[in-house]
Order: sequence, then structure tokens, then C-alpha cells
Amino acid sequence: MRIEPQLDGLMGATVTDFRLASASDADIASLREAVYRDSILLIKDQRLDPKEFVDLGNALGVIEVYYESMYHHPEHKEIFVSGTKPGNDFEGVPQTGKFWHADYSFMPNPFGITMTYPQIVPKGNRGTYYIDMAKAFAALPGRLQDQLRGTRVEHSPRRYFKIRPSDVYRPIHEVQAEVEQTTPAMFHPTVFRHPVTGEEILYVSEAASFGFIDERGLRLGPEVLEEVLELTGQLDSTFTDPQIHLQTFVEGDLLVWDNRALVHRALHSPKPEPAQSYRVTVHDEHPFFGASA
Ligand code: 7UC
Ligand code: FE
Repeated sequence: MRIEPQLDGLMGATVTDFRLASASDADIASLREAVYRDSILLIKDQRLDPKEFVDLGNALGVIEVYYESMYHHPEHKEIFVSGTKPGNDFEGVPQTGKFWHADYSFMPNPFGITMTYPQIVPKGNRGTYYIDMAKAFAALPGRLQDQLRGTRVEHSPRRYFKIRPSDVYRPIHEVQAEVEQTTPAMFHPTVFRHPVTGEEILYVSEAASFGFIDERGLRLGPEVLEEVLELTGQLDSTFTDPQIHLQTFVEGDLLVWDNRALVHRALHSPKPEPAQSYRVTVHDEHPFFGASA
């Protein structure tokens, strides 16, 4: 197995000659180290069936099963299915993650590692945008860094919660009330120290963040969130902000990334082409918010 930095782009490393069936404990340990150092790993030439993809998840950490069953793979609930296969409308949810977010940031205990394994790669634009929120925090003006440290940020899935087949004919306010009941707003540390890299992470995303509260429980004005999103590149509709990394992939690539440090945004094909990706997410052995939560 070889791990080499990607030559183009702002982050990432490619992993070649990795075979799960013959991987040693040292290989797995190297992958687990590299994901924090290089932020994104592109494991090349994988041929895993769904069960083997789940096995890889179990090798890297403790799998978190997605809380909404409509995303589950029909035979392996550990796999979240994004996109649909022609002729099988029941496997997968179309157009997931088309907004800046960190996975599970609206949950009490988010997971440290996300893996995606594209199954059908469309001809049109396909890839994922990423922003490193450790670098983005380091680049903020000192007065804004000081203002944010010690505050909490409200996270909720309410803005992007997708209507499920079982919600048809339900009053929308009832569905909204259910979302608040199942996933009440979480007030996470706005800035926390990454338990492995030691960097300060700015835990704010355009999709899931709703504002800040200070140590006394008072809300900061909405202009603070606006400024943070603007300065971190998350309001750039052209995706040309120098902080944005576009990670493309081809069939056989399996992506593993640091879900603490990065926010991401799916880039979906503009045409309604078949596209499907499997996702497995895992908790590592470190507390998500490091020592500062
Ligand atoms: O449909 C979706 O894009 C799912 C999204 C709201 N949540 C993904 C996650 O893991 O937080
Ligand atoms: Fe996501």
C-alpha cells in the first residue's frame, strides 16, 4: 500500500495498492493516521461489494447508522445510499448533500470519519467540494476569532430535511414539529481543538448553522454568521473562492475524509443522469469535540 499527496488541489492524498482482504493492521493504522494529516484519502481501484464496504467501516471505527431509514441500503442499513439506480427507484435518495455541511453536525455526537464509494459515476460534472475549516479559521481576522472562541453555534437539520414517502398528505407543520422533536437544535462549541491535529476547527456550515450564543447565553447578531460564512467561502455561488477544493473521482475510487475539519458540498450533475454513491460513516476513538467541549 502506498499513500502519496495529491499533486493538484488544496488537500488530499491518493492510496494505491490497498486490498481490504489482505490489509495488515499496520495498513489500517496508516489509513487512520493519514486521514487527519491529508484530510481526504482517495483510495484507488477498489472492488468492494456492499458487505466488504461495511467491513472496511468496521475496520476503521464504529459505524453510525443513519437515523432516517429512507436512506438505508435495502440489505445493509449501515450504508447510506445517495442517488438512484435506473429501474430501482427504491434504492437511494436523489440529490443529497447539495449544500455546505459537515455530516451529522446537528446530532449530539457527530462522527469523525466519512467514507463515500461512488457506484455509478455520471458523465457530467461529478465531484465534491471541500473547505478546510481549520485553515479557514486561521485565516479569519483576529477580532473575529476572539469573538467566536467560547461561543456556541446552533445546528439543526431543519433547513434541509427531506420529505419522506410516508410524509405525503401530512400537514407540513406536523412534519416540522417531528423534526424538532427527533433532532432538536444542538448548541455545539463554535471553535474546538481537533483531538488529533490539535488545530482549532471552526464548526460552522451554511446548511446547518443558525447563529451563535455567547457564554452568558445571549445571541450574537445574524451579521456575525453572515460574515463567517462569507469569509470561509461558503456563500460563493461560483465556487472559485481559493479556499474551495474540488475533489473529483472516477469509478473504483473510495473517498475517506476528516468530518471534523472539513465542510463539504456535493456537486451533482446538472442533467438528470443516473448517479449513485454509497456512504459509511464511523466514529474514531477520540471524543468528537476534543478536550474543549
Ligand atoms: O438528504 C441529505 O442531504 C441528508 C443530509 C440532510 N444529512 C446528511 C448528514 O449526514 O448529516
Ligand atoms: Fe454529507
